[in-house]
Amino acid sequence: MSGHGETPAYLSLGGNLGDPAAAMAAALRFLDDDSRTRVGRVSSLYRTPPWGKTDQPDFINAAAEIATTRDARELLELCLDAERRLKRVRAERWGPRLIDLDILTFGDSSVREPGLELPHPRLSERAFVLVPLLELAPDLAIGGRSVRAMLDAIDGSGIEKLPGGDGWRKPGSASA
Ligand code: A4P
Ligand code: MG
Repeated sequence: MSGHGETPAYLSLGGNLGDPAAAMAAALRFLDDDSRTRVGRVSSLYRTPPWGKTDQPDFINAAAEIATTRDARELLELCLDAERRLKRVRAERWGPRLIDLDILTFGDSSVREPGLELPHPRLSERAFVLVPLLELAPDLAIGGRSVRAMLDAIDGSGIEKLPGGDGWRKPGSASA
């Protein structure tokens, strides 16, 4: 979807408190409101077992396609801004949250800096990231490895695709 001067990026969205689908839709509207950033296609919603810290509610996860003329740092700032506006509780690592936005890839950038790592360093271990991403970009390869091959190497059991396709992104639509 990206045009001249734009970088394509993939985002992972998730949450397990309140109404995650509504928070994710609001976060995408916030990104799309930026004059230099467009939100493209989004995946279906998935109900996913908690990863990392397992004694917490199931998450709702999805992936989204972005095109932006901003640089990666600016896109990260936009994502962090969206999280702050939606009052994410940043209490414990891997713990419950209203909304979490991670940049999975930014073009083919490779960045390892304090506060910004691209591609996202933990994406290949996380079925809750890979399953929605595969729906959106079945032919995507990251660092020379296909998303499908990454997913084949880990346990994706317990992930449930919710009905409704991409309808969750529209305000006022019924959602999980
Ligand atoms: N940061 C660095 N690189 C990036 C990037 N590519 N995208 C920095 C976004 N942020 C990036 O993020 C803290 C900081 O990471 C940001 O301020 C930014 O400067 P964070 O999300 O609070 O935490 P983290 O330490 O990066 O942890 P990580 O590994 O991203 O885990 P999360 O996102 O905290 O994991 N289970 C299911 N089923 N579904 C989920 O969505 N989410 C989590 C949360 C745990 N378990 C889950 C899920
Ligand atoms: Mg994160």
